[in-house]
Amino acid sequence: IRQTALSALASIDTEDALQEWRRAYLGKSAPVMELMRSMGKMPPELRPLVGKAANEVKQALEAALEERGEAVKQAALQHALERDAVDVTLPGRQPARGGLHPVTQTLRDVLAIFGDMGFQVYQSPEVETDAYNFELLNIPSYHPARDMWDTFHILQKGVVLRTHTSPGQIRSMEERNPEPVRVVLPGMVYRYEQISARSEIQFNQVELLVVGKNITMADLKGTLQDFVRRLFGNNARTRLRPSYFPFTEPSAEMDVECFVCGGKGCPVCKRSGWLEILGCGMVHPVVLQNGGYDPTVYTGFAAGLGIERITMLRHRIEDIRYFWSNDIRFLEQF
Ligand code: FA5
Repeated sequence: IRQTALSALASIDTEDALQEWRRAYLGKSAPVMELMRSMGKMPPELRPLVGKAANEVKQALEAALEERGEAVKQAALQHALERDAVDVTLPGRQPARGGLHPVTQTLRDVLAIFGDMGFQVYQSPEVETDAYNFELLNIPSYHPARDMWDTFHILQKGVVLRTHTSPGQIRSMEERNPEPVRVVLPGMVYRYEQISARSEIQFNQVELLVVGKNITMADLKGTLQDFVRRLFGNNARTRLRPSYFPFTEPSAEMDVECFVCGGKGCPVCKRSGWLEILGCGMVHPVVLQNGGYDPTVYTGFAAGLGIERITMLRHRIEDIRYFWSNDIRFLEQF
């Protein structure tokens, strides 16, 4: 019995076959078990002998089963390890990485430049009251200059999506007075306008405001020219044109030579070779007063930069609509 069982066990190499073997050689109807059960019918003098022998066989088979079971388990583990082997020397897979939108990159560069010049970032709300967006900036409701900013109105009367970052001028002055002000105000602005290659209905502006004693137009011009050189390089050509804004006097606009066409003329610069990037001027006395500063003591300058336009110049992008189109082929270039 012992020999047949052990030789059958030796060739087993799976868990299932082991169970079968256990049933056959140690189960209820296994020969050794039958032998043990039949002992009652044996002559009494044989019983101790047969009993001892049967017990020894049973114990031997149990021990052998355990040993074989351990070996089968080890073999299965070894097999699994080999099959699922990991090559730790393979290079890892790179996860896809996003990047900053080109306008965000420009915005950060612009803020860094003004930060170097000593300007502090000031945030003001995107949803504004008519008072801050217009009235306090010297644009009463009957003023024809309101047409300069085609406005998105909120259902609530007297509330608008800000059409420019200039309301932040009033807010920062209210907060800072009577201290001097030197702030830079970034943010999204909204206009109910015809969309074209150079104009969007939603775009970013950065407002500058300096208020103090003896601030002059020379400070305005020097600051803006220095900014343009730091951003576009020393060879960038600019021009300051007289203009009109109700909240500055005198007012001007700054153009940069259009890099999109190299000054030859294209749809972005309306074929003029120059692209307007900002409006600016000396803060109007009424606005200074509305912000809590005595215009006989204080002066100031302000500017509003168009960040999409500046980004177009930097990268020679010929249509502003690419920025919101979310075309991955466009975005991946930056
Ligand atoms: C203003 O919004 C004034 N608040 C600027 C200002 C601030 C003047 C402080 C004086 C003192 P303007 O509407 O021109 O001005 O817009 C300023 C800049 O925003 C423009 O020079 C241009 O670069 C950009 N811009 C204007 N409209 C659009 C548009 N629809 N799409 C993209 N950029 C625009």
